[in-house]
Amino acid sequence: MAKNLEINAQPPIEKETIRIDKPQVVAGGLPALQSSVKHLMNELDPSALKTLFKVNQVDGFDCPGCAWPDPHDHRSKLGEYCENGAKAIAEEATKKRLYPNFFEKYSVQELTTYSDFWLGKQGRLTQPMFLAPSETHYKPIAWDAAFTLIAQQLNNLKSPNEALFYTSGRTSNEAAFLYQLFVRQFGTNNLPDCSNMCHESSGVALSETVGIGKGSVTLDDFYATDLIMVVGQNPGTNHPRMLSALKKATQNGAKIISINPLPETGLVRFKHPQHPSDLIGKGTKLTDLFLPVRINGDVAVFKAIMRILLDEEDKHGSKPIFDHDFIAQQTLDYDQFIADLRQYKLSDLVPSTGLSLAQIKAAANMVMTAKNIIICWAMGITQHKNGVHNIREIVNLLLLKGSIGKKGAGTCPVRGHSNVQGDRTMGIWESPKPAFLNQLKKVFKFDPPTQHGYNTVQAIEAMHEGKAKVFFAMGGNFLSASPDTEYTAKALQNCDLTVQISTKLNRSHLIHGKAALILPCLGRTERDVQLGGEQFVSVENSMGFVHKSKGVLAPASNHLKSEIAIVCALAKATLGKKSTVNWDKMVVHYDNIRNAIAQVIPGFEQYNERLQGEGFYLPNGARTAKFTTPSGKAHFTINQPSELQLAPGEYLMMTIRSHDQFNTTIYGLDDRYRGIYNGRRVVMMNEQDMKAAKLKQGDMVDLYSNYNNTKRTAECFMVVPYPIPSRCVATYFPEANVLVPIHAYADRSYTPASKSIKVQISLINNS
Ligand SMILES: Nc1nc2c(c(=O)[nH]1)N[C@H]1C(S)=C(S)[C@@H](COP(=O)(O)OP(=O)(O)OC[C@H]3O[C@@H](n4cnc5c(=O)[nH]c(N)nc54)[C@H](O)[C@@H]3O)O[C@H]1N2
Ligand SMILES: Nc1nc2c(c(=O)[nH]1)N[C@H]1C(S)=C(S)[C@@H](COP(=O)(O)OP(=O)(O)OC[C@H]3O[C@@H](n4cnc5c(=O)[nH]c(N)nc54)[C@H](O)[C@@H]3O)O[C@H]1N2
Ligand SMILES: [Mo]
Repeated sequence: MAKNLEINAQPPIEKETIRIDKPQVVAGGLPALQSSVKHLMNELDPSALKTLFKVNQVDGFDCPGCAWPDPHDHRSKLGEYCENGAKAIAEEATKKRLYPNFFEKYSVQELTTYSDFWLGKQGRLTQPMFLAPSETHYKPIAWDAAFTLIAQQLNNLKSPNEALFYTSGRTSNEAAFLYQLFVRQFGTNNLPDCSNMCHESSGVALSETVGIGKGSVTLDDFYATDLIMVVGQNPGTNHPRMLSALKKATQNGAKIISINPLPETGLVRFKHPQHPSDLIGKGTKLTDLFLPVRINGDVAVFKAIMRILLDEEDKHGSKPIFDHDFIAQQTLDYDQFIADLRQYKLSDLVPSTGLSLAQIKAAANMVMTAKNIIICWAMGITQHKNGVHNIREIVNLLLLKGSIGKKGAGTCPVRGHSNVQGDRTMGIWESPKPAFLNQLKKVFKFDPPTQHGYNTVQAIEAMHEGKAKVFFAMGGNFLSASPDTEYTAKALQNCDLTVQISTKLNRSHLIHGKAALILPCLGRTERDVQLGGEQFVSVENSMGFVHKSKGVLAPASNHLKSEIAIVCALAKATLGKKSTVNWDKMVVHYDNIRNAIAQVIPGFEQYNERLQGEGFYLPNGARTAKFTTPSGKAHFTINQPSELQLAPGEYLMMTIRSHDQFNTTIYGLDDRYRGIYNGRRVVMMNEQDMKAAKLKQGDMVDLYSNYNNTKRTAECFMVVPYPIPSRCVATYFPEANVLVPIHAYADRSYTPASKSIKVQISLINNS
């Protein structure tokens, strides 16, 4: 056993020389097209290029990138994809393969010394692999032996609650439904998922205020709105197809306000890379007003805007600014909300925003004159201690203006993984509602567990404390995606068994329990043939539209199984005769799974029939101003601006995505829009702050966080001057996750506060 050798839970420190250039001013255009072509040509067989024509087409497959919806009309004949969608496809449809001889060559310890970029570039996993206790190398294992082994471990646990079943957000509706059914028949609600680290704050805030944890708008609303606010989101990189919707919205007369500590390129100007006429010229201007808020200053910004609107109301009582009919008929707690708002003085709020009064007044003027407003947000809003309050404050503004439940207006939490919303709809949730469990009970005739399970943060703690012993992951990269990398590593290493269903190698295969399994599965782009013939699956996008997805490529290896086949085989092996489900029937033809879903989940009636065409929207009360809260009304809420106290020498750090990554999958080493090339260990800093701290571009520094007197260190980051508000800094996820304390999470939603971590910076003395 390689006991004395170092195991790297964190990505190792790069040797590359990082190059800094100017940030780009236009998103998309020719460079985006060139980048798509480069990634596709490097990874794909020429014969596989046809996949691109099938991306996001009615008879094709759903892009494995983000969850942004496809237009219902005029989809591009070339496939509805973007630069980063092309990279996601290239990553999955790569011609490179990882055969068992690779694992013979490299010990697990040795693999931990390679970067995440290198690990991912080794190609698709091709066979189930097993790492026996005390062994140094993974070895091939037959599928049946793998299922028997997992079943034995699960059945030997003292309680089903000692097992954890994680899900990442690429899993189809069908696989997710069967997975949660298996887990609940096994006897636990321990179903943490990536949503816990992502939009959980949105789910909590929206359910409570408007009765549904999903957004209310559709794409058509973008084309009929007066004002779009894009808050804490970087669509140019993470949802590039959203830029086409924003462009069309501006052509139809909408104005855009973006609220972000960084002047993200995609929000400034855009050229559609698939429209030849767009490739020349300056591109379309998107943002009308940019508010460079300081990190976590958003509640103060929204409060200041609303305070200005309230003052205007007071002045011009006869010409109200708020929608009083809507407020009277559809909402609760307006009076308390207004009474609270009156307590805030503009002069107290403005300093917490990092903005000038003039900037906030400009925003307030745009809000005042807009009849229909859409507010979009993502991780810059959810991943704070007060993430839930951020979203409740966004809802307050929409309610004041009656801007929800009608055309051209509403909430738009922009979801991350392509089917993360669908997975939750299918019951991947540690806190299921009784109505859902009752339906499972009725249809499948068993008693589902009612005690809530662990979310992601609680799951890590449970493994740490030895309360959970088997960790099973349906996709994802739990180690690197989770906060507090070293703490999470210890948690996983405490387990008796860790199992990963995966398409590509990642660090979660290398930081493992006493024994570990890798179960390789089919990806979205691949054909899925079962006894009943060629199958398709279905997914739900960010706007609640459910549609088919059917792969077109030959599978990366004959040994691969679909996620559905894996779940069914494991359920049979684990539950045996105890199960009331006919698992064989489910896997023969996926129509059978959809028939079961139709019986359990409201909105999926005649699921198979309704998938035949383009797809269908799920019911959404908030979309039509039917608020399904217990009171039947939308609720105003009272939220406090966050406390932004920093000690001398302290900075507030956000961990963000570069343009060349999908979460923990590193596509390349360039963040083209931000002008940072050939490396990822950078800390973006305000130039004045750099001067004050006697730092210059290119200096190498260590970063520390000190939470409850526990010091965490991330070593060797290069200082990059960047237009970011004073005392704010930015680093990339997952390199900086080691600094995110396990106990720093959003109140009530438990979403790790990955966007507001207090850090200190110290120059590395090279002498
Ligand atoms: N190509 C690509 N696409 C992706 C992903 C990917 O990694 N790569 N990931 C997918 C997933 S799972 C998700 S959840 C989404 C993530 O999509 P985003 O949420 O856009 O991703 P982040 O890079 O985390 O960016 C957060 C943005 O919020 C800003 N921000 C940070 N803190 C604050 C704050 O306090 N206030 C405000 N107003 N803004 C703030 C940052 O400057 C940044 O622009 O993208 C999805 N799509
Ligand atoms: N510091 C910090 N941490 C963060 C964030 C942040 O902004 N800052 N963002 C958080 C967010 S929003 C999210 S959603 C999480 C993401 O957390 P995860 O979803 O756990 O992570 P991913 O990197 O998306 O997972 C990538 C792996 O999924 C596997 N995979 C890809 N496609 C498939 C498939 O079709 N099936 C299966 N079974 N496996 C597949 C591949 O093996 C790949 O290595 O990270 C969170 N962590
Ligand atoms: Mo996400």
